[in-house]
Amino acid sequence: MTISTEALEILARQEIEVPSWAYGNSGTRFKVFSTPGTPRTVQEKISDAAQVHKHTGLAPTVALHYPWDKVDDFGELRSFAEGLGMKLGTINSNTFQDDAYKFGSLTHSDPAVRRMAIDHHLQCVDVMDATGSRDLKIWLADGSNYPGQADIRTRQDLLHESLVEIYDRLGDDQRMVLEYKFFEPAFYHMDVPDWGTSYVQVAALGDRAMVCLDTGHHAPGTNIEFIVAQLLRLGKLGSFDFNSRFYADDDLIVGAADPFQLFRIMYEVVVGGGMADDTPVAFMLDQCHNVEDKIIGQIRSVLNVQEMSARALLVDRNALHQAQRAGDVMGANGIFMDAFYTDVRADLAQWRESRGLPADPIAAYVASGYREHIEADRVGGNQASWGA
Ligand code: LRH
Ligand code: MN
Ligand code: MN
Repeated sequence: MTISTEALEILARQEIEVPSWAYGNSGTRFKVFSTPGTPRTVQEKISDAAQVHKHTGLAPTVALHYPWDKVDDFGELRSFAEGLGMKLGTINSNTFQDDAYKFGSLTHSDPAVRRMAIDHHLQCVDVMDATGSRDLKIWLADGSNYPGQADIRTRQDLLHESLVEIYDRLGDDQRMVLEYKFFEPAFYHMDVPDWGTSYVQVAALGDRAMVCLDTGHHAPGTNIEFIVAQLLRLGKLGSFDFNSRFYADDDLIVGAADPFQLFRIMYEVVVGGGMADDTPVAFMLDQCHNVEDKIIGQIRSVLNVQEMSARALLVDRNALHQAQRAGDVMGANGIFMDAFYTDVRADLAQWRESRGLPADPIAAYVASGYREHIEADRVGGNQASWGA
C-alpha cells in the first residue's frame, strides 16, 4: 500500500499547533529536572517551537498560556513570531493558580471570585486581538473533593452564566473551546468532567463555542474515537489536545503509549471530515517533557500525528463499507488492520524531501547545532518551567 496523491494533498495542509509550555521544564510533584538550554523567556520558547516547524513543515503555530506567557506588548510578540515564520495560536486561560480559586473560578459560589475569573478571560480575548489568535481555550480546575462539599447542580448554572459573558466578548472570527477532564485537581467531581458536559455548555452558547478533546483526560478504557465520531457528527469538535498516557494525565509524547489508539482516532477524524479543507478542527499538542529532550519530543510528536494520519488515509473505505454491509466481521477488521500495520515512514521521508524538508527531521535537528547553541547561550536567568 502506498500513500495516494490525494492523501498527500491532505497531508500537505495538515498543521499541528505546539504548546509554549512544552519547552519549559516540567515534572511531577516529586521533582522537576531542568535541562540545559531551556528557554528563559516567551521569545525563547517561540524560537524553540520554530525549530520544530523548520524541520517538519508541520507546526507553524504556537499556543500561549496566559499569564504564564505574559509580555507587555503582545503585538510585538506577534511580530517576533512572524519574523521566525511562526504564528501565535490558541490562548489558554489560567484560573487554577490563584489562591482565590481554591474552591472554583467560573463556577465559584462567590460572585466576586466569578467576576475575577470572567475578567481574566476577557483579558485573554484582548490578548487574542493583539496576537491574531482565533481560539480561546478554557480548561477549568473547578470541582470538589468530597460528596456534599459543593452544590454540583447550581455550579452548572453558574458556569453557563459565566461562559455567556465570555462568549459575548468574542469577535466574529474568534472561537471558544471548552476542555473537559474527568479528574484532577479535584477528585470527587469536576465541573466539566466529560465531553457531554462540555457539549451541553457550548451548545447553549452558539456556533463559535466548541469542545476541546484532550486525549489524556478520560478514564482508562474509554473509547475516545467514539467521542471523536460523535462530536464531529454534531459539528462540535473544535480542537484536540494530543498527548498520550499510561495511567493518568501523563502528557507523554502523542502516540507513544498507544499508537493504535491514535490511528483509530485519526481514522474517525478522516471519515468525519476533520481533515477537510475547511475543517473546524484544530490539532494541538498538550505535552510536557520531564526527562526527554523537549524539542526532539515535540518533533517526534508532530511526526507521530502525521504518520497515523497517513495510515488512517490508507484505509480502503470502499472495501471496508462493503465488508461491513455484508456482515463480514473479520474481513472488515482485516481491511482496517492492513492500513494500521502499513509502515509509511519511508514514503513520508521521501515525500518530505521532495518538498525541501529533511527526510529525517530529528537527525537534521541534531545535526543543526541548535541544541549546542542554546545550551551555551542560555546561561543565567531563570529557566521557564511548566507554569512560568
Ligand atoms: C489541564 C491541561 C489544560 C491546561 C494544560 C496546561 O490538565 O490539559 O489544557 O491548559 O493542561
Ligand atoms: Mn489539555
Ligand atoms: Mn491535561
